[in-house]
Amino acid sequence: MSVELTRQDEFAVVTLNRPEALNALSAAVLRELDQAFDAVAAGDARALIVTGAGAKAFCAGADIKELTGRSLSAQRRDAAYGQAVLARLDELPMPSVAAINGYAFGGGLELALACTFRLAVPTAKMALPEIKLGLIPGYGGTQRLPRVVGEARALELILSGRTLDAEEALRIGLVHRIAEGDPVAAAIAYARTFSVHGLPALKLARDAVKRALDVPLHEGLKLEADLNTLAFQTRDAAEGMSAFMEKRKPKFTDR
Ligand code: DAK
Repeated sequence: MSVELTRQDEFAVVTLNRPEALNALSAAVLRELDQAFDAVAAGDARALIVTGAGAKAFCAGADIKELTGRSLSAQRRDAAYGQAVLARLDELPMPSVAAINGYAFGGGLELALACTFRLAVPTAKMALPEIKLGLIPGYGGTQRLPRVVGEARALELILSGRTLDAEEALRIGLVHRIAEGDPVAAAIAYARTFSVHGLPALKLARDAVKRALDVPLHEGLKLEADLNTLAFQTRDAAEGMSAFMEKRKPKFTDR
């Protein structure tokens, strides 16, 4: 298997496991990733950690050896499939954290961008280098990178294809933290800052924020009011407010 799904405490860990090709996203890896997300969605993990096997790479991008000699319609279909697999991270009931343990190039950085949060080891290198191959990003990079770092920085990175180190990635907001020590352990420690909260509220908040840059402010505010009203209907909201009044910690049940 080129994608492994394991469990560490209350967290699911998906590991791209093709270190001999720097965990490149072949068609087979994308299919296995899709299946791993099925299993994660059906499970009860509080968060998903996504990482790469080995010390060298998170993921060196789409498998370049598979990208040549195909018809335009096959390329179009495969780009749509890759986009759809990565977009599943938004639909998971729990937030996700990319533990970037080395190179995150092209499709690898696009996978990290599709996660809710990103941590990178100090030696990590990140880029969207597709332009150097005569291509442009195909798995969401042109859409998610500007939403994360702004249009000006995204254009500069996509048109130059240049490589960022972890410090610069942190400075421009591409990653949330530098991971000291083991990247998966660091990602789990990071996930504990939100995993105590109820999954329904976490999902409603993710949905609201995701839409913020897609719609005009007045529509976004309406959506927020609707989702906020939905949050009030959950048992977790009743429990959270009761716990506050009773000066105790809430016991959320994700309902
Ligand atoms: N695909 C396939 N194999 C890869 C690979 C990749 N992306 N990256 C590395 N490998 C393989 C190498 O070929 C080598 O295998 P062997 O030659 O030993 O068999 C092995 O991994 C180790 O790599 P290196 O020997 O190159 O290792 P180095 O430490 O010297 O260099 C590196 C590490 C990350 C700087 C270098 O490997 C590198 O530049 N890799 C390629 C990075 C890159 O350009 N990634 C692709 C970006 S383009 C689309 C869908 C998606 C996309 C486009 C279109 N459609 C469906 C339309 C997106 C495309 C991309 O992601």
